[in-house]
Amino acid sequence: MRAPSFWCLIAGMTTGLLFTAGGFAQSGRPCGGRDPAPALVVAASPRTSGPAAPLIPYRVTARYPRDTKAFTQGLVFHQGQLYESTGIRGRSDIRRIDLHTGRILDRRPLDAALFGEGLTVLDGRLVQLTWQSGSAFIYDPADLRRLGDFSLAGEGWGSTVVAGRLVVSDGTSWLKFFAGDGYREVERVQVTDGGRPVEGLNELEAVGETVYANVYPSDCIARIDARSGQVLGWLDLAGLMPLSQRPDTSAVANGIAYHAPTGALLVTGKLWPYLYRLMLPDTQALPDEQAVVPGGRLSRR
Ligand SMILES: [Ca+2]
Repeated sequence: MRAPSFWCLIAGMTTGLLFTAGGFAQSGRPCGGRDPAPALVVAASPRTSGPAAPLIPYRVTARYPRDTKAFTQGLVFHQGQLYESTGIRGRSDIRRIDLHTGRILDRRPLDAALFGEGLTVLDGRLVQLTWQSGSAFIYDPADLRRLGDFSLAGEGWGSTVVAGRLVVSDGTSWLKFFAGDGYREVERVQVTDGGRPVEGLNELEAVGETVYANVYPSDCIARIDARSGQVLGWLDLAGLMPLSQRPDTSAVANGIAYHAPTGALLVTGKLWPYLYRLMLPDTQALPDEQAVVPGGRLSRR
């Protein structure tokens, strides 16, 4: 289902809301739309560590239906196919989805004791994290056949791949980088905005060496320089899904997939009825799944 294109209203708002996005990072409040009064107080507060990153305007170019029971924890688009990892013990799975209809084309449930989390593609294979079990699973994208598993230290929240390394969030302000056959942690980077740590990093998506991260529990997405951890800008998704249409307070934005054919980001939320295609001012389509880093440098995903 397509919706009329419209520029995100928030993009056209004043610097008060712009600072609201940055204010969220230090206050734990939503970054816009849902609790404006306290957020404006934060916006007016003096800053001692430098300016917060600005809001990034975006345009919604499509809206697609999806399974409203999907507690989205991971989303990735790979070779023309959309894959999702869902959470909640007893309901967790990995699934392949028809982007345009939301129909589940294939799925593999997780053991009922496990809570599904981040999902990404590493070396052509799907890698799915779990929350607190320390287990991660490898699948064949063609048929979701499980090819193996491995242990990963710490909690698993979101995941993506930067420069061939598995990047994992764990709900803190840190991005952890794993490499090698044993998935050993080789580096970690703290994400900061205006010099302050951004806690609650959740679902991730890399476009080159820029990482987009949902920030839990909010409707904010941080655009992050993966090398420095600095937040470069914020996407505010609060306006996409009215609170009145959400089943409960857990239904926050989560799930980001880079859609290489159009250069767009596909985004959704836990239990949201729609998935949205967002065009940002400085991303572009690259059919061979190369990704443009803002600033012009080219990296292979
Ligand atoms: Ca993702």
